[in-house]
Amino acid sequence: MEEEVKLHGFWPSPFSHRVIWALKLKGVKFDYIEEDFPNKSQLLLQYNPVHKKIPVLVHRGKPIAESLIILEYIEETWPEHPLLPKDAYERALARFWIKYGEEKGITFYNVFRSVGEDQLEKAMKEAMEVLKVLEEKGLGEKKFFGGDSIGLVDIAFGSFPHWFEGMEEVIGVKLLQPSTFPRLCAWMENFKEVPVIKENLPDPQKLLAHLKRIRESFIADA
Ligand SMILES: N[C@@H](CCC(=O)N[C@@H](CS)C(=O)NCC(=O)O)C(=O)O
Repeated sequence: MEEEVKLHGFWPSPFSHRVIWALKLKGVKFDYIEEDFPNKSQLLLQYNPVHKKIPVLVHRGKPIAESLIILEYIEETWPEHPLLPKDAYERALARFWIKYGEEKGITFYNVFRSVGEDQLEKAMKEAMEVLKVLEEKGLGEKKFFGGDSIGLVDIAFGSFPHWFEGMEEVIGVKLLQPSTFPRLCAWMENFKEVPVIKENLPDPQKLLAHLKRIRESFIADA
């Protein structure tokens, strides 16, 4: 049966990339529709009238919003190449870390948003605490959060390599250092080496220019 899978996204968005990676890891064919921000398409507003945000996955004409909900939908709809463990307890653990990452994601954005030394120092301290938890309790000795191969937790944390590294470069600080977080840094390298990830990342220079523009707007508003 014709699958009719469409994804509305925006090229620098780590949230749309989560969905692109999951679909590609499962070998699901889809049409990608690039949204032009701030001129959102009528279709996007119709598909996600609550948040009016990308990504939106449209499967056989039915829209699904929120990247983590979309990831779960993808996993349930195309069970081949599973991205969550089979065991119910292991699945619960994976969901725990996805939720933790979603709740703490703002901590890293706060570092990027900080203007002034005191604000930056406070934000960095909070981010380091979260990184420590991820390093010691989340990842531990594993290659990927999911074990030996990439899974939904890795995809959910996929904005660390590339996006957070780009933010670090823009503000001139380095939190994710091999000397402090050897496991997370090794994980980032392993993650970036997965062909589907490597082949589906925004252009680094273009992303950096985009992040610089966002950072300048934070400074101008401060
Ligand atoms: N929680 C949402 C976040 C999505 C999100 O923030 N999308 C941004 C682009 S990165 C967006 O569409 N922004 C448009 C707006 O805020 O008007 C998800 O996980 O899908």
